[in-house]
Amino acid sequence: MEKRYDAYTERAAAHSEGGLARLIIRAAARVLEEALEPDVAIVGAGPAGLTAAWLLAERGFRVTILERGLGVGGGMRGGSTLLPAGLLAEGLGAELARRAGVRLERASEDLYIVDPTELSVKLAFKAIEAGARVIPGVYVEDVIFDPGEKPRIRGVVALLSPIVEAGWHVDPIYVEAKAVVDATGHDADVLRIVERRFPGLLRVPGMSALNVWEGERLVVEKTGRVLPGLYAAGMSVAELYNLPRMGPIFTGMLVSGAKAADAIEADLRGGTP
Ligand code: 48F
Repeated sequence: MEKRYDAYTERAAAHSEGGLARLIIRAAARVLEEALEPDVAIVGAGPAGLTAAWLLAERGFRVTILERGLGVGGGMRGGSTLLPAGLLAEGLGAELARRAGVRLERASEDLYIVDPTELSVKLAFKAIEAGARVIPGVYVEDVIFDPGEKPRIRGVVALLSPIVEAGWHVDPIYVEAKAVVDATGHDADVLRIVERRFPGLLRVPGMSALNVWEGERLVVEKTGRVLPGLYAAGMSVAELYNLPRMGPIFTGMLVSGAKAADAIEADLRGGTP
């Protein structure tokens, strides 16, 4: 076989399989030690979470995305009912996509067609390149709550997704953060956890019927801080405020992620809890 196709080198082969496992475990321990105590914990690697992660990491915050699945892009990966095309309108959403190197195909004056897979992986690329860490296969199932004088969300509680799927009662791990973002899309999991844990503190009525442009406008307008330490971005905002759904147009998701990043930056730099 030609040398350049050789996946074997004697020096690499000097490591036994046990030695390889040790390298992985030590590296993972280093990564997790850092990732489990970020400035910002973002739950969900959909378009809103990835955009928020990218912009916060770029501004110097330590960001961890906890994603229950194996991939990135969330529901956006499925495009329009699994057809490989989505829409982006002119404005900040398109500008961010351009900055991420996404190809925009003009569909009309103010509207572009995008490849949802391309948009997903390029947003993830920008987030990771800026220093955010994506931890896959992690299911957020509770919040850490500080009742103190100024009650606030102080982090989240997570289990490996296969443990949740198996229905095993295994104890979870803690992720402490200065800010937590619910970017779990329609699940609105973090918000619903808070609703269950603290009756009366907030209500998550679910989204309303489809109205594309009202949905796009309102989801951004309502994005921001929900409680001290807790923010919502993307479709979880629509679930929280009963806003119209909008289908495979992704501008609002990117812009909502950007607005959440701005709100968190302002609060963390300004010392708001
Ligand atoms: O659903 P998702 O893409 O949310 P989004 O960023 O964007 C919504 C659009 O994709 C689309 C739309 C636009 O018109 O309608 O639906 O608001 O991504 C949410 C991510 O969160 C993960 C989930 O696997 C997905 O990748 N997720 C959900 N619940 C949890 C979670 C959880 N409890 N723990 C960890 N990850």
